[in-house]
Amino acid sequence: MSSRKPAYITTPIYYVNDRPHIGHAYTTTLCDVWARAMRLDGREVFFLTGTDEHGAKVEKSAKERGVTPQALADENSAEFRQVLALFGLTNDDFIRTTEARHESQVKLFVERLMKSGDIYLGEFEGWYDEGQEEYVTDTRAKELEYKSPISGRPLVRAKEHNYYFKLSAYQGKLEAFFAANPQFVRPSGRFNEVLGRMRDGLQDVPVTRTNFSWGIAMPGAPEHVIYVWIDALFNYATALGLGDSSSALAKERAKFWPPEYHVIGKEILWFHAVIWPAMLMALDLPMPKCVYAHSFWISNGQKMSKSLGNFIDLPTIQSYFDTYGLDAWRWYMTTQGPIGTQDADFSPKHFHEIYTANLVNTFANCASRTSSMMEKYFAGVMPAADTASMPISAVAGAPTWSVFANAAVAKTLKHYADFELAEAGDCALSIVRAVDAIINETQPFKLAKDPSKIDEVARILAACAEGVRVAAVLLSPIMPNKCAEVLAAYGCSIDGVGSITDAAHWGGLKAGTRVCKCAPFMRVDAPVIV
Ligand code: ME8
Repeated sequence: MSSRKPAYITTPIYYVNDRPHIGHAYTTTLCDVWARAMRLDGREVFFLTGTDEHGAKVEKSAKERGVTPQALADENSAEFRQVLALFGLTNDDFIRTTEARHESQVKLFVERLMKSGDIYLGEFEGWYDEGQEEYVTDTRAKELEYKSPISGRPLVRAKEHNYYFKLSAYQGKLEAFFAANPQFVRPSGRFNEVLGRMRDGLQDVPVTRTNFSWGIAMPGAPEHVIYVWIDALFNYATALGLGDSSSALAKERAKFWPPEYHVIGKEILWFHAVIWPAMLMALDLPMPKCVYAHSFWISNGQKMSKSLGNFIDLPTIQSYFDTYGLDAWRWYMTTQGPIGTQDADFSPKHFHEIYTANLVNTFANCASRTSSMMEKYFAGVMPAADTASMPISAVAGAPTWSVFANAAVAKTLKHYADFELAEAGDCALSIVRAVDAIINETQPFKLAKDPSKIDEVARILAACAEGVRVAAVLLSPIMPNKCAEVLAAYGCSIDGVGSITDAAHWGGLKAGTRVCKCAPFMRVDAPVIV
């Protein structure tokens, strides 16, 4: 194991009052790709996901279904866990906020914050809609002419005691931290949104509620329930046992703190970029390195919503698995998803085009052409040939294979580490494109007709086979199954490698290795329409 710092990556924990859909699968897949890449590079990784199970919404859904909130949480949390298996996701733990290990630590954290004065009992007064059991802001109350928009009954002036977190006290510290860490929120466009909102000034936030009971009771004041968001954010720390540093869990896992990436959707950025860091400052815990907020998948140009019923749900995703396979789905998610500041439209036609262009016509075509020619001209055995000093093309100034490929390996690895996952995929594929180009340029299938050219054919095919192998190593975090299949056909594997740089170093495919025919992605006639 390398001496580098262990790596920690997290997804949001998902609400159990919703069914899993493309959005949840997307965030978790991105984290999985990163976790696999870092493990392949010899780092010790902790990859966390889980479910967010408390709160008024879960309580309400359970009531409507005539079950207890815990029963609803158990059922839906199990469904989220099934997704992990279905998508080949390699999380190291799955945390549930109703677990005793989480609840007990949340109480310890909250007690610490009360002791330090960061959480205090305050009073809140506002306009209350009794039918809806919710407060409305002063502005909204005025707009509504002080009547409930649902029942028409007058809004009442109500007072409530709540516990508050002293967020306002952290304005200056957060500003200083943000200024010193320009990569703290990515992409940068999202950071600017946070900085803009910071200028309005931070107000203390309520951390308890009294209008429902499905949650963690406030220590010393059980009529108060800890607000679901505060409860949920702590999951990142409770999973490592940080609430009780003398626990066995902390002894084993505390080394993973702080997280390298909290990966989330853009809608929950404020909680992760402002409230959570302030809580960590109050607890004296080191800051996460980066909160990465991606944008949203939309469906045929429209926002996905329950009312439109247009979520790309699990049965729909299953139909893509059936037609194109899991790895094709992972490729599409990783390279075409809304990882930047733009939303991404999920369309069956676009999926099909990307599958055909990148996977069938590029990756599979090269792996298959090379292995077939190897079979035909060299009985499926890698010939001895010096490819390292051979230029990748006849064009003047073209780099040698070893220089070109080793540079692509270093670049791909950097992209993975920096969470530039689409760029990592593209960079790995650039090696395949170079293989394709040399086959088209030199036409080894024509040269092979002339027995005096057999050494030249051997050199070309040896370079092609090594190129395919290196690309398959680099693409493994995104397409683990298909790459393992290609690597096995090329007589190798990534099991037990010490680092990507070693595994993908030019020259790893030794003369005499058996190379078998393979065709990892088959052509599909028409897009899936569900
Ligand atoms: O917000 N496109 O849980 P949640 C891409 N429990 N990603 C999407 C998406 C879409 N259309 N829709 C959802 C919660 N997501 C809280 C989080 S964390 C301490 C508590 C993904 O079930 C994205 O990652 O609503 C988003 O942030 C998350 O699902 C929200 O999941």
